[in-house]
Amino acid sequence: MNNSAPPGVPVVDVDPYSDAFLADPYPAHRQLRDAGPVVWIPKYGVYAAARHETVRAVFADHGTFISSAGVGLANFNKEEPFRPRSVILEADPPDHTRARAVLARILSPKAMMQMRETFQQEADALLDRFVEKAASAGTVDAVADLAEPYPLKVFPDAVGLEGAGRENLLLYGDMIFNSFGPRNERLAKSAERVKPVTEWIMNHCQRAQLRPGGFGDQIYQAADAGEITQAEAPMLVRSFLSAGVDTTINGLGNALLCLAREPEQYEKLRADLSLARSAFEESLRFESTVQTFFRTTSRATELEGAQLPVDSKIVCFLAAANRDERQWQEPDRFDITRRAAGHMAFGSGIHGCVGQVVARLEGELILSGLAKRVKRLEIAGEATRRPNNTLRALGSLPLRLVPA
Ligand code: OVM
Repeated sequence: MNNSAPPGVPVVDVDPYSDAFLADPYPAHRQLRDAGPVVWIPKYGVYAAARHETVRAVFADHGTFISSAGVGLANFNKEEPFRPRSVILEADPPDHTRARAVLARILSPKAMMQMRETFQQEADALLDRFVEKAASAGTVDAVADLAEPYPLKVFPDAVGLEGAGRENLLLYGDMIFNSFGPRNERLAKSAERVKPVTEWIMNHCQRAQLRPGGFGDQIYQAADAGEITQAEAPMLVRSFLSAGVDTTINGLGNALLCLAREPEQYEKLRADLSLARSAFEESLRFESTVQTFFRTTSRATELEGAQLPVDSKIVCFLAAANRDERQWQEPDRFDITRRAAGHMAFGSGIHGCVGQVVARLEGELILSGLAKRVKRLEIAGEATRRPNNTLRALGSLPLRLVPA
């Protein structure tokens, strides 16, 4: 690793993968933003962008800042990818374009409108059980009892996966998002059980395992139609299974934590349930589920005055961009009535989250359904984080619920 600071680029000596950084990333995010638009992190020998404008500029120039060399710390030009490359996440145009078109159609606003009724029924059924459990047991865990089971039900159902073995999706997601960071203890631990889990995942990417008509089968239909290759089809199902569950689980968990911590904001939501969507959006800005993604330079380039050589890694701090005071007023205030549009939690540009319509639907239905049923959320114990190299993940969130 070349850890010498390039001339003229400010050095910020932080470790974004240390326990302390992950426990409370926001002071370090400020330090990164304030040091300059582009900085150097010596511990990993990478450039970093933490300002909103810079992160957006990197994502907009996908010809210079490519994804096919990996969107984590590892540079695929120098080391083998730890699993076969994702044909959408870790790809550039024109390959990326074909894969993206297929997933964008399957997850289009129109397609998701047709799923709404089902997602609504499942949200209502789960929320009824959640409130009942709180009444009988006294406390509930908003992670284990709500944020986890909901995405784990509706999304794999929509993909067309059988019911058994879905806990593998959690283990897989945790491992994948750890793998975008360094090969540290955290990755080693989550990779311990990787073999049987990966086998289960790859097996469930096969067409025979997928309900006809579901999102997974629709990918195979696109392959039948020649839009993507037959080899790309199971790989795109793998993308669904990698990116569709852990992300929304923690997006929901973080939203519930924000609302439990800010009773006035929860009151506002209760008074106007149509705020559910913007409440979810604001929680994505405030506690970005995906904290970081990398790009790699395909050529020497200049970025906001910094000279980057070819084949440089740059880490984009989505979560820091989302609290950049150059972009947001009072960024450290959680305010569900603010216009959080333009946040970077879903990224932006050609790689911007293709599943964001699904995520928003899940967020809206859970937050509005909760506010309908529950008058007050009371924190009943310390919320715990589940440290991950990339995700802002929750372990538990004990709550008491005061019914409406
Ligand atoms: C994929 C993939 C995996 C993890 C995350 C992601 C946020 C995509 O396999 O394509 O997008």
